[in-house]
Amino acid sequence: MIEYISKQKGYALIMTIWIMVFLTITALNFTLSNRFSIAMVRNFKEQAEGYYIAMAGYHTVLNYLKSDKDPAVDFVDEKGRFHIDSDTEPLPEKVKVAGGEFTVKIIDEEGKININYVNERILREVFKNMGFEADRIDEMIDSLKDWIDFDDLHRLKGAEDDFYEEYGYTAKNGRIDVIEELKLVNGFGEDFFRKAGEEAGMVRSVFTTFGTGNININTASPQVLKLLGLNEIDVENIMQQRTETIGGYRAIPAQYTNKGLKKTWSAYFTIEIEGRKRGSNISYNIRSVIKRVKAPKGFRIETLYWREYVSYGSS
Ligand SMILES: [Ca+2]
Ligand SMILES: [Ca+2]
Repeated sequence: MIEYISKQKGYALIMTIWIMVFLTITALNFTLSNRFSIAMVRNFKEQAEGYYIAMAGYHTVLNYLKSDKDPAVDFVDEKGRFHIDSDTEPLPEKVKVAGGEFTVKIIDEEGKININYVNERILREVFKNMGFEADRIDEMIDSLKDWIDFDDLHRLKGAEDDFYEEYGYTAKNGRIDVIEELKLVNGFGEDFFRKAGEEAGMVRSVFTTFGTGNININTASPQVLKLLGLNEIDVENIMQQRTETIGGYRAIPAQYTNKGLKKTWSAYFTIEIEGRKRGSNISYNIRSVIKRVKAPKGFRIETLYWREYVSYGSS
């Protein structure tokens, strides 16, 4: 009997322990999931705040571009800052706003070589300066032209549908939309992207698909100027015009128009914005390409490309 009671007590004890363990696990789970939801809500809140800060940054850039007092000239100064005229201060790279900050990048697409519209003579020079041999250049140029033109007729070293069939696609027969598309075109292999710069991303800083094909002499980078075939002295001369006091070329010396440098102002820009709530490790990013069009009163803006995304990492 005594033995029986103590056995029963033993069972009760074990049951009690099990119930306690069960309750502890449940409570712990509840706390953990609660913590997760709190973190999620906080992330969501910081993301939303980042979004509003990024949008504020984006509109700051649009207003800056629209406030241009000198439609005939836009230039990039020796520090790489984009100026709409020689009076207005360029936008700082980082702007503090209530509750956070945004970073601004204005990239002039018309300071680059337009792969759709550049003329063959200039393109040949560019590819030569990238280090390609004449045979390869013929292949690249003929294939690029075949890729863009509407017919299926091969140029001498070009490529049309029958060539691409083997890879499971056809020639586009239309203009290049994004520069990475060149990877699909015969003659433009990985080495093309390597030769344009240390990394593939550099291709985007040299070539563009936006604009009319004429390059702004006041915004083209030294790398672009060299690819166009300008020597060190020419590059130096051009860079010396880009001070706040001189404010870039207003008229282009004849020897440079021959290289495709035919504009002194720009209309197509990539805008990159990163908005961040103060102390947050979440940033909201906007990447957009816009066209700035002269209107009866100042300018209006057309959006050509828009992408927004969230990135994680400390500021
Ligand atoms: Ca201007
Ligand atoms: Ca074609």
